[in-house]
Parts: sequence; structure tokens; C-alpha cells
Amino acid sequence: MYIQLRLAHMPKITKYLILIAGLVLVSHTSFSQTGDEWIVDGQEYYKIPVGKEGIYKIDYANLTALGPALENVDPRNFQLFRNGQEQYIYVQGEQDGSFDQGDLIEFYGQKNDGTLETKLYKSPSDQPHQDYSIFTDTSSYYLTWSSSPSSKRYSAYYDNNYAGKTSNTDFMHSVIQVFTSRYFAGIPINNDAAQLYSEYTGGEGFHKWVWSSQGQFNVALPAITIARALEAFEEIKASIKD
Ligand SMILES: [Ca+2]
Repeated sequence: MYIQLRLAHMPKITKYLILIAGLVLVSHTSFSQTGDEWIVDGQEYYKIPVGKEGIYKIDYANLTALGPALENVDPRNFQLFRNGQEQYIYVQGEQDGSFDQGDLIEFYGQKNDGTLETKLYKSPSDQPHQDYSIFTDTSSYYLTWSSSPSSKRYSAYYDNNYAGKTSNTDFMHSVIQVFTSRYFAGIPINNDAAQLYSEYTGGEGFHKWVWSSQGQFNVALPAITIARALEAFEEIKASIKD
């Protein structure tokens, strides 16, 4: 009797579920950005791990080692993505439409940081900083290609005419030094003995702990003018949190 009743109701339930699924699909495609729009059905993506900041080169041998199909791609169509954003690249020898011996791809590679981790915390302000990932230093770059040329290209620029130009005495340059010797598990939501919560709470991440008994600790500064040293000191003071 019970089984018959369930069978009798199934068509209605199924119809209801299909209606909900339809609504979810419409809202997904029409109104929301999920962050994975850079992944296109049918395109191939080759993962390139980067653990250190610098200029990276992919030559013909590197490219064909990544995947044999890549040597037949029109290099004007190459795209490089990091964290869902297409990156500017320089492609030497792309003008003839084929990637040949002597051609190469250059890009500015950055290691991973905490930018994508803000959403782990209950409140964005709970993340102490975005300068150091709590999981990995290694970024994942993805090389792919579309059916049309990409606009994200660096172009070569030469200007060797120095006549009539005067050099600056100094310039602005930012250096971020992140202290990561200790891991703080976050301020417990309830102040009891156990801090093993699944949530990422206030301040969770890598830090240097400074106790009042420690008179000083060293911050390395590059060669800078006195005025800039004072500015740097103010920046350091502002970045130290209780
Ligand atoms: Ca070429």
C-alpha cells in the first residue's frame, strides 16, 4: 500500500524537481557570475605551476613537451590565465601564424598569495592580509587558445635616444616583507580551551609573534633616501597589528 502511494506521487514530485532545476539553470546563466567563466567547453588547458616571481619563457621545446597539439596552434590565439583572469603575454614570432623553432612566449609569473582565500573567512576583515597564502606558494597558470586572436599582448618597445633627458635622483619602489614564522589558528569564537574550529576566524594565518619582552626585530630595507626611510617606517608601523 505504501509503495503504491509513492509511485502514484512520483510524477508530480519529478515535475516539481524539474521546475526547480529549470529555475536554477535560468538564474545561473542569466544573472550570476560564478568565477569560472574563463573555462570554455571544448578548449584544452595546460597547467603551468609558478612558485617564484619572475619573467618566464616558454620556447618551442617547452611548448611541444606540454602537449603535441600546441605546435599546430596559431600563436596569436594563445591565452594565459591566472586566478580566472587572462594575463598579458609577449609572443615572439606570432605574426606568421605558426609557432616555430626560435619563437617563444614570455610572461610575468607571480607566486600564489591569499587573494582567493578571503572568502574562507566569516568576514573579509578577519583575514589578516592577502600577501601570503595559508596553503601554497605555487600559482597555477593555464595556457589555452581560442578560435580568434587574443588582445592581451605586450608589444616590444625600443627607445635608445637619451639626448636631452635627465635622470631622476630617486624613484618609488614597494617591498613587502611578510613574517611567516608562526601560524595563528584564529581568535576562537567561544573563548574556551579548544581552538580547533572549522571556521577561519580573526587573524588566522602566518605571522611573526612579537612579545612585549622583545625589544626589537629587524626589517630589511633596500638602499633608500632618508625621507623615504621615514615613509617606510610609518608604513611598517601601520601594518603591525595587535
Ligand atoms: Ca612563427
